[in-house]
Parts: sequence; structure tokens; C-alpha cells
Amino acid sequence: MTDPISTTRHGDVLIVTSNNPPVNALGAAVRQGLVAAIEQAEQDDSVKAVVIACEGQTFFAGADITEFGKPPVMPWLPAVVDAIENCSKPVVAAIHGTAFGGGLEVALGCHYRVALPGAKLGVPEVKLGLLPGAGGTQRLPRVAGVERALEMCATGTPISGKEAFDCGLVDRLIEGELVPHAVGYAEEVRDIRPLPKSSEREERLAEARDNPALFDEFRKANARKFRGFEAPEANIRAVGVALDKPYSEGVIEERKLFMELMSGNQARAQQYFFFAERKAAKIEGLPEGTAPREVKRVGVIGAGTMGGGISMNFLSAGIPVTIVEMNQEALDRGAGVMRKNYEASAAKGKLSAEQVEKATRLLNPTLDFDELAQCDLIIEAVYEDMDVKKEIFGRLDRIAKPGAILASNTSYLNVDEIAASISRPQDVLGMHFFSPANIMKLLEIVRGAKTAPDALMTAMQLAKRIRKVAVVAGVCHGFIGNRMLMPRQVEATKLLLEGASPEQIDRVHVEFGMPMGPFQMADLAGVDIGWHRDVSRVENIRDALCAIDRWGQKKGAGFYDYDDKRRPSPSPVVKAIIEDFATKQGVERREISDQEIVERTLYTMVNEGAKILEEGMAQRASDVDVVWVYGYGWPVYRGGPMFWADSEGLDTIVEGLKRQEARMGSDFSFSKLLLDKAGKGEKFTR
Ligand code: 3H9
Repeated sequence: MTDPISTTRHGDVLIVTSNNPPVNALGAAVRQGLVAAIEQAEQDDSVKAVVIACEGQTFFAGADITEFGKPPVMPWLPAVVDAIENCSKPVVAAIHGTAFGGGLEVALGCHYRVALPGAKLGVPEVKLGLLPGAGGTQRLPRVAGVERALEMCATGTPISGKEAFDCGLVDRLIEGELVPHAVGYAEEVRDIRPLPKSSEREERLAEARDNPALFDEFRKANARKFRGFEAPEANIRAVGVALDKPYSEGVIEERKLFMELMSGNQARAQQYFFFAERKAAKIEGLPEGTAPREVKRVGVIGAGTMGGGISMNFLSAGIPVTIVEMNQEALDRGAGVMRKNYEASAAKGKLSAEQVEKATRLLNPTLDFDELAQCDLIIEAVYEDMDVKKEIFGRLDRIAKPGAILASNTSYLNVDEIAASISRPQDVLGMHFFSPANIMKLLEIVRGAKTAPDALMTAMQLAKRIRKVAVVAGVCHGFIGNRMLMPRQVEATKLLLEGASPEQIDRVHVEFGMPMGPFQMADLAGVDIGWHRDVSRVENIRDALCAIDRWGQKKGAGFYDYDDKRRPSPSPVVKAIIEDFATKQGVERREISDQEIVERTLYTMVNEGAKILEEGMAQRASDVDVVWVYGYGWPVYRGGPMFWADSEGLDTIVEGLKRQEARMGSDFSFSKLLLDKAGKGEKFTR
């Protein structure tokens, strides 16, 4: 292996360059190389200043996460950062790409920082269940200010080079070639003494002492976002220590908090998920040399909520969209909603007026179906009816250009059946977006029996271009996500009859960490989804609610009553309906424990996930987890249903399901894979 750190000279400046693809992670060899380079600078009298820069796409993107959990190799990162800061000659960090985590800590160890305006600087450790553990929580507030450091450490959100310059984190923005300018800067500062050491700066701390409420206000403002997570609070406390204690004590406290987090379950889950997300992009079994098809224009059929949201993803990524509707009114309404959504994003400062204007210009709304002939990918987003979908695909078969990918946004229907109805099944696949489609990160790409490898690869790569996390799913009812929702729904409804209330079941799910429970979700999505629209036919609780206009939040009543601010409260009407049904069906009501709810609604999901794996409908267990975290808000600090099951112990899951088996009756059957793995003491994800 070649040494990732090399040094060159430019006059009296030593340029230290890291070349450790893909992201210049600070693995052992990089750390050793950095310390050696600083020693070289110290020992060579002709060196008057040092520049640290990186080759490739980015400055150091952080500690090497693959080293976590393994025996430590010296020098550890805090010592490397200290060695840089203690260098007797000025050290300048030249930042491009992403200076993340340990990477930003290295930059903070440097005496000066210069950056390209488009660079990103951040401490995303909190997203891995950690905090910056190489002095970052103590140096960042001293350089960028306490408020900024609090925000960056506790949320993990990076700032741009320009913002970093504005808050003092970067000393100069570079237009043009980074390293030559950084060398020029090093020459400018080479004789300034004393050297500005981040750990010794006090002036930014004084500002925050005038505002003692800062920390509690920050906690309050972010309470919802941080609910259930351990790392944000640890980050807040660590930054707080910078105010209360001298630097030398602050770093000891930081280390203590870092180690506590590192040994916890949440950090393990969040680090697992980091790699799970990246693994999801890898498609198994593609023939070597498969190349993606070119996609220059996308067609979308249907300008409703889904079609509009789908279109916005492509427009925002600079890809022109032709959107087709049946009549002018629907087309105008759809285009109007998109415009309003864009304007709302602009008002929140998420997009510039220029970006909105550019995205809008790329949209071609039309009533002429034949205009789809220019598109390289066409996504059908009409309502869920197999006959309607087949009719549309038949028309596409006649007009789409050869090699165009024909996708359905169906959430449940059989993609193979749609494919079989036309002459080019190899071009057909599913692209299941989650609502709201312009916001939700998840995209299930459904691989049909005949889907061509290059069509699948194209869809996966496009997903990345539109900043979605895509997961490959096989053809089965509900694919991965909605299929696992079904057992949860069935058991949750039965539990109502047996004695639980919607409030209790939802509370158990929310306490578990889900954003909402099954009945809150039903009220939000609409209790009437899938309802047969016949008030005289009342076969279950949902029918009964729909029949009396309790369609959910949109009607002010569903499983809950809602006030005019959409605040829910338990409904006596619903309680009576449930009890009435229980009596009619001869179900004896009893006290239901929270544990039973967990076993019947969450363990059953794990069981379904295992069936999906055993049938080959997901490529790997971690893909199931990615679907649930990004599609349904499963708490990432529990890793996802399959990782969570592994953490609980598969024998515990099996025991729980066995306890409930009789009650669940014919609705439930064990996954062989689950039983097998539990029997052998194996795991799904490790
Ligand atoms: C830390 O620094 C702790 C310290 O405070 C204290 C220590 C004492 N390590 O994301 P991509 C791999 S914690 C190892 O697809 P992009 C990644 O798995 C760290 N590997 O590219 C993937 O591998 P593969 C704080 C890493 O261009 C490949 O690189 N830092 C690391 O879309 C490409 O990654 C972070 O949390 C790593 N640190 O995005 C930053 N990072 O090809 C984490 C990436 O085999 N990284 N890999 O699948 C990122 O946010 C993104 O990777 C980045 C590039 C934005 C840099």
C-alpha cells in the first residue's frame, strides 16, 4: 500500500497532501503520516509554514468509521490534532469538498483555515450517535461562536464555506485554485506570532456568557427533532462544558461523553445504518459491464399529488419533465400546486428565486399523450387500478421511443402483470415513491422478472441524482414497506376489539420512537383510503367510521376527535363503535399489556421482513431497515426492524410470537428463516 500522506515544497512552505480515496478518511496510516509531516516541518529549519490539503473529491471527511469497534491504532486523532496545533510554525488547512467530523477537527487544529466557497464544513458525528471526539466540541465554540457550534454539533448540519467565513471558522475564501492560494496565504502569515491556537481563544466564549438561556432555548426549539436520541444532548452538554471549564478539562469531559456514547446501542445502530444506506445502492447479480441508459427527459402521467411531487424531484435536479393529464383543469391545478410548493421552499430560504425559476422552466405540462414519445423514462402515477394501468402501458408501448424505461408508481400492484401486457417487458419496472414524493427520501425500485439489468441500473442511478435513497424490491404485494405494514395493521385492529384503545396502541409506537402510531397515521393519510364507499355496508371499524364521515384529520374526526388546530383527543364515539363491534363479533374484551402490543404489531413486522428475505424480495436485511427508516420514520437509533430484532435477540422475538400465536390465529404464520436463524443463534444483519 502506498503512503497516503506525501509532502512537497513550495519555497519555504511545506505542502502536506493526503491521498486516501474515496473520502480521505482519517485512518491509522493518514494519522501517522500527518504526525510525521508535522515532525518534518519542525525539524527542517528551512520550512517556515505548512499547508495541509487533500487530493480527490474532498478534504478529510472524518475519522475512518470502519475502524470503530476495533482495537485502537496509535496515534489517536486527538493527539494528531494537538500535534498540528502545537507546531511552532503556522499551519494552514486548505479545504475543499467536505471537512467533516475529525476532518474539521484537524482543520481546527490548524492555525488558519482557507476554503473554497462551495466547501462544506460540519460535525456530523451526532448522526452516527456520537460527538466530535478530537477536541471539536471545545475548539469549535471558541472559533465559530457558541451558538453556531451548538447548532452544528447537536444537529450535524454542515455549513457552506461562505457561512464558515462569515462566522469566523474560515479565515479566507479562495476563488480559483485552492492549494496555490493556500500557499500564498501561508506566506502572508508565516511570521505572525503568537500563533492563533483554537484551544486558547476565549473571546467567542465571552459572547455566550451574556446569554445564559441559550442552551435551554436551543433544547426547547429542537425537542421534537431530538426526541429519543441520546447523542444530541451529549453534544449540547459537551459544548456547554467549553463555557464552564478551561480547555484542558473540557477535552477530558468530551472524551468521557464520547466513550459513553460509543459504547451505547444507539451509536451502534446509527453507524450500522450509515453503511446500510450506502449498501442499498448496490445491485446484486448485475452482469459485468452493464451500463446505464441515458435519461435526458422524464415523462410523468398524472398531475395529482403524487405525479406533481415526483415531477418536482426531477425538475429540482435539472432534468426536464413532460407531465400529462386528461384535462386542462387537472393539469393547471397540478402545475399550480408545484409552483406553490416551490414558492414555499423559496420563502423558507431553501431555494433561491433563480432555482425556482429554473425548475419551473423545465416543466412541460401537456394534454397530448404523444409528447411522451420524447421521454427516456416515463413514470405512470395514476390511481391504483390494474386495468387502467394496463391501458396506459398499452398506449406507452405504441408511442414510447425504443429503450425508454416505463415505470409504474404503484404501491401494491403486480409489476410483472403490467409488464406482461406489453411487447417490451424488459423496459418495465416499478418506481414506488413515498408521499409527499418531493420530500420523502425513500424510493422502492421494483425489479420485475423480466426487467433488463441496464434499466434497473438506470433507475438506481437516477435515484441518486434526485437525492433519493433507493432500495431494490421484488414483485410481491406491497413490496417491502407496505407489505410489512399489513400484519401491523391487522393486529392493531384486532387489538382494538380485544380491549386496547387507539391511544394506547399509538402511545406504545410513539414511545418506541415512531413518529406516530398506526391510528394517528390512518387519520393523517385518510381512514377512507381503500373504503368501498357504501355507507350501508359496515363490515369493520374503518367502515363504521367512514360511514359516519369520520375520514380522519381532513374531516376533523377519525379514530380521534380533532379541534380546530388539529389537536387530537380520544373519541367516545369511536370507543362505543369498537365496543359494539367486539360484542357483535363475540370478542371478550380484556386488559391489553403494552408488551402484547409490541409483540403483535412490531414482532410481526420482523416476521414479515424475514419472509421478504426468505422469498428474495429484498436483497439484504439492511435494505429492509433502510425502507423502514426512510419510508416510515422507524427510529434510526434502533437501526431498523431487522437490526432491532437482532439487538433484542431473535430467540426473544420468536418466544414473543409464540406467546401470541394462538391469539393471532390464521392471520399469522412463522417465517422459516426467522425460526431457523433464531434456532442457530444467528442474526439477520451481522
Ligand atoms: C468522526 O470523525 C469522529 C471524530 O470526531 C472523533 C474520533 C476520535 N469512514 O457517502 P458516499 C465511505 S466520525 C470510512 O457514498 P458521497 C462510504 O462508506 C466521522 N468510510 O459518498 C462509501 O464506501 P463504499 C464523521 C467512509 O460522495 C464511500 O466512502 N464523518 C467515511 O455521497 C463513499 O461515500 C462523517 O460522518 C468515513 N468517515 O458523500 C462523514 N465516509 O463506496 C461521513 C464515507 O464502499 N461521510 N465513507 O460504499 C459522509 O457524509 C459522506 O460519505 C460524504 C461523501 C459527504 C463525505
